[in-house]
Amino acid sequence: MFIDKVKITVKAGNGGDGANSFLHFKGVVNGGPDGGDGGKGGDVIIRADKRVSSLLEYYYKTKFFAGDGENGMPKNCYGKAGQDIVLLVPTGTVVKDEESGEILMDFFNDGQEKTILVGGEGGKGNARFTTSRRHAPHFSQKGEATEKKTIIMELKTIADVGFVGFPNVGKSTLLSKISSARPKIANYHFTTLSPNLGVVSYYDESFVAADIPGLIEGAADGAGLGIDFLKHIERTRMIVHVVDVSGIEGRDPYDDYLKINQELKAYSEKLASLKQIVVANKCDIFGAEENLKAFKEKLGDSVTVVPISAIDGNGTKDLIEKVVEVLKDIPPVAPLEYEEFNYVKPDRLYYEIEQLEEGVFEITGSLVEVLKRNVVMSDFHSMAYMQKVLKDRGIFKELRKMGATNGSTIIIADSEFEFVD
Ligand SMILES: Nc1nc2c(ncn2[C@@H]2O[C@H](COP(=O)(O)OP(=O)(O)OP(=O)(O)O)[C@@H](O)[C@H]2O)c(=O)[nH]1
Ligand SMILES: [Mg+2]
Repeated sequence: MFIDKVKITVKAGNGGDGANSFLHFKGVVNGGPDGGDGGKGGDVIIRADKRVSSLLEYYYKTKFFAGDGENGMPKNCYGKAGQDIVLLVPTGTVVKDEESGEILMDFFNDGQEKTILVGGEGGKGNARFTTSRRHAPHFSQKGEATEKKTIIMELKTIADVGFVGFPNVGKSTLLSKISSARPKIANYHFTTLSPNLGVVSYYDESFVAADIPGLIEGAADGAGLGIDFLKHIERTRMIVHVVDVSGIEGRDPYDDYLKINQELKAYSEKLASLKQIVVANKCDIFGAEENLKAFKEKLGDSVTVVPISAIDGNGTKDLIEKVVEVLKDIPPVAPLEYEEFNYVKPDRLYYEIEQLEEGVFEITGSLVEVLKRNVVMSDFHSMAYMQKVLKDRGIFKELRKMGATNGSTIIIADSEFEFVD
C-alpha cells in the first residue's frame, strides 16, 4: 500500500519532577537537602531520509510520544533525560500543524531535520533551593508538562519531469527504458498504483522522472484513481505527456490529449501551465504512422511531438535530448515558499483574573501553570515564594482594583486562599 498523507499525534516528553529529600544515614539525623533535579523530557524530531519511500509507517501507528524525563532522586541524583523520538519521512514530505494548517517544514533535502517539539524542563530538586537564609527547603519543583499536537504529513514527490497520460499508454514502459527504475508493466489499465521515480542520465546531465498512475476523463471528479496522484508532479518543472498513437484501444489520440489537459487544468492552473513535451508512443504498431500524421496536424506547430516506441527504445534518445534542452531554461525544483511555523511553549508571564461571584476571584493562565510546578501548597517557604510572585507581577494590585478586599476568596490552581490586604 502506498500512503502519501497521514495524520499523527506527537508529544514531547514531560520533564521529571525534582526530588525532595534530605541526607540521612546511620548517625546523621539532620543532613542537608539532597533532592536531585528531574530529567528533561525527550524531543520530537522529524528527519528526511531518501531511503524512506512512503508514509506507510505512520498509517498503522499514529501516536508518537517521546520519553518522559525521570524524576530526581535522593543523594543529588539527577533523573535521566527522556528519550528523543526521531520520525523518518521521505524527502519531499510537507509537515503541517493540523490546527492552524501552517507549515512546520518542507522536508526537501535528504538529511534535513527539525526538532518540532522540545521536551519539558526537569524540575529542580530541593537541594537547589537552599539559600543563606533557607537551609532546609522542604519543596522541589515539578517537571514541565508538555502538550500533544496533531500534525499532518503529506508527500509531494520531488522530480524534474512528470509523466502523464491515459492508462496503458506506456508511461511505465518508457520510464523503465530510460532509467534504472523497474515499475510494473502490464497490458491492462491502472497497472501503476503509486508513483515511480527514475533517474535519467544523459552524458553529464541527469534528471528525475516521476511516472504516476494513468488519468481518465473525469479524474478531477474522482473517476479512475482520481487526481490525488497529481500532487506528486505538482513540483515538477515540466511534463511529458504520453499519448498512444496506435489507436489500439479505439480512442482518438487527439481526444486523449485534450482530455488529459483538461484534467490537469481542473487540478491546478500551475500544472496546466507547465511546459509539455508530447510523446507519441507505440509507433511500432501497424497503423500508428497514419494516426501520428493526423495527430500532428491537429496539434499544430506550436506543440513539440516526439514519436517513439517505448517498448523497443526507438526515439527515446531524441526525447531525452529534448527534455534536457527544455530543462536548461527552467529553474531547478525548489522547496515550497512558506513562513516556517514553530510550536512555542506558553508564555510564562501570562495570567488572567476573573470574578466568579461577589468576593470570589480566580487567577488562570500560564503563570498559574508555572506556579503549580514550583509551589508546594503545604510548605511555608514555598507559599511565601508564591505570594512574592503574585505581588511582584502586580496581581495583588489588580485584585484590589477589581474589588477584592480582606476576606475575599482567591482561587489559584484549584486551591482557595483568603485575601489579606
Ligand atoms: N507495441 C507497443 N506496446 C507498448 C509500447 N509501450 C508500452 N507498450 C505496452 O502497453 C502496455 C501498457 O504499458 P505500461 O507501461 O504498463 O502503461 P502505463 O501507461 O504505465 O499504464 P498504467 O500504469 O496502467 O497507467 C504493456 O503491455 C506494454 O508492453 C510500445 O511502444 N509499443
Ligand atoms: Mg504504469
